[in-house]
Amino acid sequence: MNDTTAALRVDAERLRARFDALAAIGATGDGGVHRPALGQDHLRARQWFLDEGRAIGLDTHVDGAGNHSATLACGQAGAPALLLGSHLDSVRHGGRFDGALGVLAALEALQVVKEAGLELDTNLEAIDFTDEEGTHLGFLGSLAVTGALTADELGRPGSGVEVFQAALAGAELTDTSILSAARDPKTIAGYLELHIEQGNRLNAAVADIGVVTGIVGLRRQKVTYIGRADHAGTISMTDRLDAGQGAAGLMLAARGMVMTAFPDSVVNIGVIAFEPGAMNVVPERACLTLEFRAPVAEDLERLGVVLKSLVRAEAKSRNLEAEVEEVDGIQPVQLDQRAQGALAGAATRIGLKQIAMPSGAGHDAQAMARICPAGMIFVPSAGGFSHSAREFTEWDDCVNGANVLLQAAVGGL
Ligand code: HGY
Ligand code: MN
Ligand code: MN
Repeated sequence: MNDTTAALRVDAERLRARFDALAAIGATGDGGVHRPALGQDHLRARQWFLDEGRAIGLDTHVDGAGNHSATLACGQAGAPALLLGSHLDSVRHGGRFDGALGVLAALEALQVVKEAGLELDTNLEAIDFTDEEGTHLGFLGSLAVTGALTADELGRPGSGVEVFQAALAGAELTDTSILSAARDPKTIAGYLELHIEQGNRLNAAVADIGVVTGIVGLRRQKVTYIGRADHAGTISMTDRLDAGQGAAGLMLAARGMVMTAFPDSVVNIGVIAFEPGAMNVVPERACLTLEFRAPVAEDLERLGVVLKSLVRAEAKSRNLEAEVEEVDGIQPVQLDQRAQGALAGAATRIGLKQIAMPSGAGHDAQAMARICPAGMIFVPSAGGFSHSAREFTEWDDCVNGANVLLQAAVGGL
């Protein structure tokens, strides 16, 4: 790499202006954004991304899974594409950095390369993947690109078939179009993603950049406890078949079990609903989502078995029925050594302090790792907060991450 290329940096003001413009789409007024996948604000953000790509003079494209891309033909004829990206959808009432920073840094990198008139070994593609957060089906867009998604999985979306199909229709997508988005791995040179850390390791290490070594696996299930609706005032406490008690017992038992037997894993019950849902009726049904994560496949498997036995035990001890439905999930991955090396080398060239670290959050990179060399870098999250309006990353850290992504892209894998 010559000195001119090594000296390339992003335009921090331009990146900031785009970041602020994007953060206004779906803004919740408290610094966060609410852009659940395929909702109106998410679609508006994606259209804005395409408009920005076209304004730069990039080719733009939307595939059958709704993945939005802006591409720069800077490689020789027939060269594969190096994908740079992340996701523009957010969790409910999430933060404005999660996913968005990676997509915008990718767009900025393509613009810098275009303006420099560089010819690389690869073309460059900035990509925004559909539904990384799993509003409907986690990592939908990136799994579709890898060809790993099945019609059966599309038939079991976490949001329910009716809501999912209505959202697809609103985005002019279908199950068939999603399954058509699989790409030939030979056309993809690799995938690099910049993301906020969403934890405190970089803060503890006082480091600028985290080069990600591996990403946890996760599974999500719907658990339903079934009891009997009764008058909350007249039925004795001992005669109740209270589905809510089963849910409460599971919440406490799952946390205790994971903290003692699976110290590197986590479990979360983020959604719960009682039916019929009245103050004076003993809950007949308790419907909850059970999500668990582990850094290695064997632990993820073992944790699933132990949790299932806990679900049953909580039901049995309260004379309840229990149903468990698998929603979605993704296997843990170790990220490509060459990709890690390219990102670490870029951080070193720029003079940034880096650490190698695992990811406790799931990312599109773990889907892409199935078909190409995938790598990720993190930048610090203030307080480790994320998935809420408290999410914040210092602008200098955002620019550092964007420069590392740019330098890794021009250096190649
Ligand atoms: O949930 C996750 O780990 C990611 O934010 N989708
Ligand atoms: Mn994310
Ligand atoms: Mn997220």
